[in-house]
Amino acid sequence: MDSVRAGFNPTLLEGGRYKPPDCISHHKVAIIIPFRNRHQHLIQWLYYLHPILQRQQLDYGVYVINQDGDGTFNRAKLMNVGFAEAMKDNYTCFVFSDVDLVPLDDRNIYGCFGNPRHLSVAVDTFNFRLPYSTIFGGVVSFSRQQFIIINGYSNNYWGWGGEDDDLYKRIEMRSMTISRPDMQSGRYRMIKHVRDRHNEANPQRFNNLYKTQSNMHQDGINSLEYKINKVEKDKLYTFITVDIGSPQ
Ligand code: UD2
Ligand code: MN
Repeated sequence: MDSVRAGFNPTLLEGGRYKPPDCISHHKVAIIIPFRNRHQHLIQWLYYLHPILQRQQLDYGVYVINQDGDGTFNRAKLMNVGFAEAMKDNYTCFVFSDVDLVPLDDRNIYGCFGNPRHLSVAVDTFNFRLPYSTIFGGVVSFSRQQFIIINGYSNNYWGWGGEDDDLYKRIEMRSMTISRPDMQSGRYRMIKHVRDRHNEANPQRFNNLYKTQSNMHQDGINSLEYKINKVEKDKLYTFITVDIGSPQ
């Protein structure tokens, strides 16, 4: 990590913040990463992403949202926490990214567009194809306004799966569409991994998905509850450890 720090990122500010030296970026972009116990992936993500984001001349900050304890993992709720915390620093654009996804093409801009955007369209583990047309997992971006309109992610998906499809349904319910890069510039590698402990497939996910339409207005950013236990500002990222509770 020290060589990454010293050699490649002389212009980074504390907490994984960067501003291009010779232009003004359209957006201030918060990159939100849901996290627990994937340090090897995080090191690789930081190693590859910082140079890419800087070549894209983005004004950005990296926020790793670390779920405290070993209760059931809740990726979507961690995303909402990242949004709420980054909002305190006046970000206008939010990129939500898994820790294990590395883009292979600089043209895939980590910014915001006229519609919510699905960036990870061609992942190697899916043979560089969309596994189904409405997939909205992996890496996505929203302007502040777009995210607020759909009330963010659901807080109620505990364990693996469903939360990404719920997010897509929220966009549909608000009569918005999504944008995507082409299949060449949207190529990714997923760092190899097995399913984590305490993130088993969520058996409730299909039931939850039936209720997106009726629940989305009272389940999301406007009902989010959490307790920040620690904020650590590293050179390459801000690491926020949070207690997000457990399923009701
Ligand atoms: C797919 C989706 C992912 C998400 C997930 C279902 C793509 C490319 N990926 O990924 O976005 O919708 O299915 O929930 O469509 N994590 C930790 N620690 C843990 C568990 C998870 O840090 O113990 C984080 C980490 O950032 C990880 C992410 O959650 O990348 C998603 O978990 P996964 O990588 O196990 O899920 P995967 O690859 O099936
Ligand atoms: Mn993964």
